[in-house]
Amino acid sequence: MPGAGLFHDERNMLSLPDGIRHLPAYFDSAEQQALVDDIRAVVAAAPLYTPAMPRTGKEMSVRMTNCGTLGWVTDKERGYRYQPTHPVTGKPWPAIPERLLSVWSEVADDPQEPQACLVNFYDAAAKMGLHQDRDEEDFSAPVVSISLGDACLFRVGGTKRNMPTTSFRLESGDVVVLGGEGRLAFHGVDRIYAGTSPLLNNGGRINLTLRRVKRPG
Ligand SMILES: O=C(O)CCC(=O)C(=O)O
Ligand SMILES: [Mn+2]
Repeated sequence: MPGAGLFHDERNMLSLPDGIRHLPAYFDSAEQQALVDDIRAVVAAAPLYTPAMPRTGKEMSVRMTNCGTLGWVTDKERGYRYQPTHPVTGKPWPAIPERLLSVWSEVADDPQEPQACLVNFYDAAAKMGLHQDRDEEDFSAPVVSISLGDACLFRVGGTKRNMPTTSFRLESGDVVVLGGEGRLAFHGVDRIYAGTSPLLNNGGRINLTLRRVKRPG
């Protein structure tokens, strides 16, 4: 049954909800290093900042920035949204690096380029609660997610919050695609496994999500 979330197949192997693809070790260590260099340049132009939840203003444990024509932001007053400028510097977001555009064209199965790339930085204590990515106008394109640095425990379920969930480890270099039936699947990050990757000098985890925001045309 689509979206119901079933988690073992006939060989009792873990299987993922429809539309969710986990591509382990998609990038080798040289490619991961090149991606980190790209992200360092993005962060130099658009510094990480601490987002706040709508209404309560409670700070998120993850720090964020973006690249692309639009970036995802949140604050107490105006809530979740996309905007063309950095909320602290007021400057336009830097362009999405070529290497990330290539990843999208390899795995997204969507003819258009992504408009946003949200950059999340998790320190050892950071996590992200179960949520859907639904601030985009267009759900026909997938969300493509790249993990770099320390491993995490990623949780994914169905299209309703109360559907069963399963969790698995994401390692540095892994890609996850949330598309089709899985585009609106609930997902989150339960914990970071500190010290599990040598990629980032000071540890932590970077997650990049490439997204289409506006409807085509
Ligand atoms: O860090 C991750 O793996 C997921 C991030 C995420 O779900 C988001 O930024 O919307
Ligand atoms: Mn998400």
